[in-house]
Amino acid sequence: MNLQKLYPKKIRGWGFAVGFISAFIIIIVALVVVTTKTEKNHAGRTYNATLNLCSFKDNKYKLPKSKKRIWNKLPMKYARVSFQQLSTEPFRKLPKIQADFPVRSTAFLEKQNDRRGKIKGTFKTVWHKYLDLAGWHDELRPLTGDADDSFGGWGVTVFDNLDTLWIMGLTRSFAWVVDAALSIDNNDLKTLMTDNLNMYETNIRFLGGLISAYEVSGCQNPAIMDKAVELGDLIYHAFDTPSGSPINQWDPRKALAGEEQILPQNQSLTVLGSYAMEFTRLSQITGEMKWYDAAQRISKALEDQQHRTQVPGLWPRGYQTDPLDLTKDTSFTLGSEADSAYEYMLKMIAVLGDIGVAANYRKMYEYFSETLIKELIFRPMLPKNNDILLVGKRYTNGSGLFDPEMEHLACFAGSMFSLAGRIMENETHVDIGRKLTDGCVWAYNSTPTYIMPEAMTVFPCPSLQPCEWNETAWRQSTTSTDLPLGIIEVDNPKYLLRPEAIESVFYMYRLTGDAKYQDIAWNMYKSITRHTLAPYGFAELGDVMQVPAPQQNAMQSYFLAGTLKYLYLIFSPPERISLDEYVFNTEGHPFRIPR
Ligand code: DMJ
Repeated sequence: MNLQKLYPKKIRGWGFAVGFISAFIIIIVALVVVTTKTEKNHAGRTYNATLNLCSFKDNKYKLPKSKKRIWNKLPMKYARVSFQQLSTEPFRKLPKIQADFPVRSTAFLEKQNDRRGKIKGTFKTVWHKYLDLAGWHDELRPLTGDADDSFGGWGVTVFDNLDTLWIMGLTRSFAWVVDAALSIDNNDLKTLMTDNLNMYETNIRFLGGLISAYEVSGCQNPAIMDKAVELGDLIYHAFDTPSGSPINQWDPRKALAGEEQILPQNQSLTVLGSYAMEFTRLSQITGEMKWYDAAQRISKALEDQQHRTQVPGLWPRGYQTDPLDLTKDTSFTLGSEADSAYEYMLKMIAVLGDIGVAANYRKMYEYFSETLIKELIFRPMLPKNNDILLVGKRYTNGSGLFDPEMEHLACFAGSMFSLAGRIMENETHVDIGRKLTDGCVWAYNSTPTYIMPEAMTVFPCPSLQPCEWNETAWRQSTTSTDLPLGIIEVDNPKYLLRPEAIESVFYMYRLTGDAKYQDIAWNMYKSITRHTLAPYGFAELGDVMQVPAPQQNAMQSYFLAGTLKYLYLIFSPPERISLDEYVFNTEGHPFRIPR
């Protein structure tokens, strides 16, 4: 319609002036209203950070235009012709996980808030040093203050800590860091500083970090999920193999050039079984089933072979990739190269909202947990006969040796058993989780630095029942003369700033409401920060049996994303990232439990 004909010139002139001024005023008012309540995001989309749009029933998220998804368009040599579908049953509410917390006194709350404030201050100090000195590189070296790019140079510390910023209430930092992070073009492989991307770490840290950032901030910012889809499309191509096993050390440039990559004959269990949470969540949010299908094919193989491995019920630390075979390897552990696969087979019950194949994950957990109790979990023989448990290893080659070597990585077992005990309504497993957690706390308190080493061998009782301390037998089992009573050997004396022990203390606090776990956590925090504090952050330790402990020039992103995050949550109100609302991925990223 031509406005010129509708009005005479003079009136038109005044009319335009009034109209223009009115429109200008309306726009200004609208902008004031909108910007006071919303954040701007990377794509210029505004979102109101107080609303919560995370719903699986009427999901608001819409996938980006296909032309932007270069990896999704890239042909796959072993493309699947059909994808398994998520169940459409109504989600089932899980049993209550967290304790009913008592009303706390003012003195209690003041002490709790003071401790939480100190932990938040520690995070902020390290975070700002990272941004100032190594911003957008992967990690900051704590002794020299320079950058390390061991994860490809895409800024793993940023992606690993988006949710940490939000959880700690640093929402303004969250807003601008998210926008900056989303401007990193992961499709522009010129910025990628490696031809050997570790897909396991890329999945749990980058993809897990993005999914969690999207969900903990109320599913308001679709640009975060767009980035998760972009990375998910890229990671999915590492599964383009005949058996569906991912290639863990993978070259995106070769993939983009259509070059086939070699799937190693053998890989570790973790790199096979630690995609289920992230891939399932991507499919739940986007409605695209390729990810769920890829993860489900692997979980199905784990389930089918679980009774045929060398220790029926458990999966070994290594597997043959093609054909996918878990029946040959002979070493069994909850530590390095196995941990998160077991963790995910339990947590998938929550990720799925306890519907569909959740029943299969329940069965897998029931089978492997009972076998763990029989074959790997042990009670240490100690002078005070502590009622605690640790996790050892078993080898089926030769004599079928049981090895009472406990790894720090295996300290996640306390959280797994206690969470499972609540989900399965089996308080025996909650109690086992408590004893496993107390076992790692004992290990922290057994060293001169009050920090547990990466690996230590401890004298076992003949069974899980109490046993009398036998110093002669212990002394005959060790060549050392200066180890704490009960410890046979410190196999690896390092401390790598790992979160697992504190993670389990967090679960025990939330599941029991017992404030003693806050004091335990506070002592662990003080020991860790006392010995690892470095000029530019916190440094790994070379030997926790020495005081002062020699520091090493490394600070992995999980120190902020896991260790400090769990510490912060132990001193937060229990409704802050409640275990009745969230389930954590193995890197400390909370995903919403569907309901
Ligand atoms: C983290 O990257 C994850 O927790 C992973 O599951 C194990 N290793 C580190 C923490 O120790």
